[in-house]
Formats: sequence, C-alpha cells, structure tokens
Amino acid sequence: MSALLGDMEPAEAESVYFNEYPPPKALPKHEALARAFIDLHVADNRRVVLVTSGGTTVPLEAQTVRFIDNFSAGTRGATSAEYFLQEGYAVIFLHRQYSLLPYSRHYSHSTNCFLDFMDEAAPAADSPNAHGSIQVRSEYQDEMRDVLRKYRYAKQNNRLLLLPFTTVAEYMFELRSLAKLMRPLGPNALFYLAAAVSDFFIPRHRMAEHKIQSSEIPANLENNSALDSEEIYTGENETQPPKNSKKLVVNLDPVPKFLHRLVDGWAPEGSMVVSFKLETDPSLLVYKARTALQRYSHHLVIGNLLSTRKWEVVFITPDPPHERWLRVPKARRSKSISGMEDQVGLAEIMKGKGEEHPSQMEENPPPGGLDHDGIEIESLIIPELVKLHEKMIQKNTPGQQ
Ligand code: 9Z3
Repeated sequence: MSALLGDMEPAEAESVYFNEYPPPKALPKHEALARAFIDLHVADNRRVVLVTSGGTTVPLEAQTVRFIDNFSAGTRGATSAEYFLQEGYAVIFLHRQYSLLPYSRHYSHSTNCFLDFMDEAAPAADSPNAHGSIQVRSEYQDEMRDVLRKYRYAKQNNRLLLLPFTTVAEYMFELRSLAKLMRPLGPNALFYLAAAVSDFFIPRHRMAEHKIQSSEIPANLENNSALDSEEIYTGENETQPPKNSKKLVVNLDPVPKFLHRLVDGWAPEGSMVVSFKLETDPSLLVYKARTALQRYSHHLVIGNLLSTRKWEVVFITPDPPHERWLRVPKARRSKSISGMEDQVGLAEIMKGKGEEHPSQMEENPPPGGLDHDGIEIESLIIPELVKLHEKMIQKNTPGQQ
C-alpha cells in the first residue's frame, strides 16, 4: 500500500485501513455489551448519546514501547456525559483507558486525589484502641453525596456504559462498530465526538515490530531474526541501518478522516452527529470549524481553543444563526492553570469580520440550581445541544413533523 489513505475515496480508505489492522481484542466483548445496552434503551424509546473522550495514542512499534500521545485528559467528555445523563440520555462513554470518567472525575487524578476528601474518625469512647471508621470530611459531604447519588442512579438504571480504547486504530474500530450497532435507535442516536483523535499515524506495514534501537546492533547479533536491522524504523533513513545514531526521524501518514463514513454510512438514519474542532490560533478557529461542517455535511461543529476551552466554545451550524458563542460569565469561570483567560473573545474578534469587539460578549445566564462558584461550560453546552437534537428528532421521526 503506497497511496496515502487521505488521497482515496472515503469508502476505499475505510477498507484499506481496517484491513491492515487486527480488530482490538476487546471488540467482541464491547459489541456484546453495547448491543444489550442499546436494545434496552431502544425498548424504552430513550435517547442514547455516544460520547468519545480523551486522547488516542499512536504507537511507534507493533510491540509498543513508545507512542505519541496528546494533552487530553478527557475532562470535556467526562463532564459532558454527566450533563447528558442529567438530561435523561443513556450514555455510551468511549474513552481513552485511564482518562477521566463521569462522576469519579471529581475525586481522581493528582489534582483531586480522593484521599484528600477523607478522614479517620475518632475511635468510639468505649474502645479507645479500636480504629476509627473512614469518613468523608464534613466540608465535602454535601457535594460527594450529590455525586454519589447521581453515579448510583446511572449505574442502577443502566444508563452509562464505559468502553475503553488506547490507540487511534482501536478508537476507529470501536467507533465504527458502535455506530452500526446504534442503527436501531434512528433519530434517538446522538454522536458527540469530543475525543482528541490523532491526525497522524504510522501505518501497520511501515511500523517496526520490535523496540526501535537507539544504537547499532553488534555484528554477532546481526543474524538474529529478532533483531533484524532492516526492521528498525528510522523514518527517512529506513533503508539504511542506523550507525550508532541517536536520532530518530518519525515519518507519519495522515489518519483518514472517518467523519465522512460515520455521517454517510455507519451512523443511523436521521441521527445527529456533533464533532469538535480544536485550534490554538484564534484567527483560524471559526474558519476551520466552518470548513469541517461543509466538508462532512453533519449537524454541528463545536469549536474551541486550547487556551480558552473551559470558558468559551462556538457552535457552528448549517442553519441560522450559523455561529453562536457560549461563554461562562466572567465571575463564574473556574480557575485553570493551563488556560489563558485574557484570550476569551479573541477567536470571535479575529475571525476576519474586523470587529472591534466580540458581538455577543453579553454572557449566557448561569443555569439555575447550581451552588458552585464556578460553572462548567458543559452545563451550557449540553442543554443547547439537547434543544438542537430535539428539533432534529421532530424533523426526522415519521408522524412528528
Ligand atoms: C476537543 O476539541 C475537546 O473539546 C478537547 C477537550 C480535546 C479540547 P480535555 O480533554 O479537552 O477536556 O482537556 N476535541 C476534539 C479534538 C479533535 O481531535 N478534533 C478533530 C480536529 O480538530 C476533529 S474530530 O480535527
């Protein structure tokens, strides 16, 4: 296979890509779980959203020691899943293994270590040598009770299915299978593609089987087939065995854009497909999001900048208003170490209209009932999206127009 997958027709790229890889080992099990989950919610006429979340890895070796990864911790996906559940959706959460999960995200990873929320109570007065029971610290009781109740509700009522992936190829296989399995849902299916999917990868036929060596293999091992120097992947220099080289040149192909196939082939008739567009350059965001919507003819692109993604996003739609900004009001923005708050509004100013100020800097009112100081932007995104999905369901369900 010498042609780039990106140069092929989407259906041809699909068959070439999927024929190159063995399906993930967990796929049959995931399919069985998903089938049962979907059947249950079809029977209840419930809406089901497939949320993708977290980054994908790009292995450099088939027996993978090293891989390329990206920044995503899965905050967007895990947080959005909670708001979808709150809106009555059942959620298939296709996530990067070990990334953040709905509900447990509040108490995981190094920033929110669950141990910091706990204490050991004083032992009972009549048995001073006994151990005290482990308790949630009083200041966290209310919040944790709330999270725990929602988590248990989702679990007991079968509303949340967690399916992990690691590599970009695994992600693709899982996405294709799940989309096809979701067909009985028809317009009740929603795709919310928040995972940060790698744009570049090493095709299987060019990938080294074994760990890439950083120095020359001794002559007495040269005939050892396990260390065949021809197999050593050195990018541009791959026809030459490395000569004690410490330099590795990695040569990546573009990952085929499977959004075409999702929209035109895999996804249920009448379902809604929402993709995300991530940029770092504010002047490009709106343009790139619009281009993606035109290219794939789906229903919504949610654009976000790496630096402001926790406080603002833009909805790009085929129907008016075409561009709609959602922003967390200044006073309710959560603090973020990596974020740059002074960039909020910049992508709207710089999109080429030549505006002095963003047109819609009036801020969306906070939703009622939240007692946190900070608002999660997903609490604005999901209700807006649900309204759009509702409209589509009405349009695409026979007898409901
Ligand atoms: C996003 O844009 C997500 O919002 C983030 C969330 C990955 C920025 P975090 O995990 O970050 O909460 O820290 N996801 C989509 C990114 C992406 O790969 N989009 C593709 C593209 O931009 C299109 S499908 O080309």
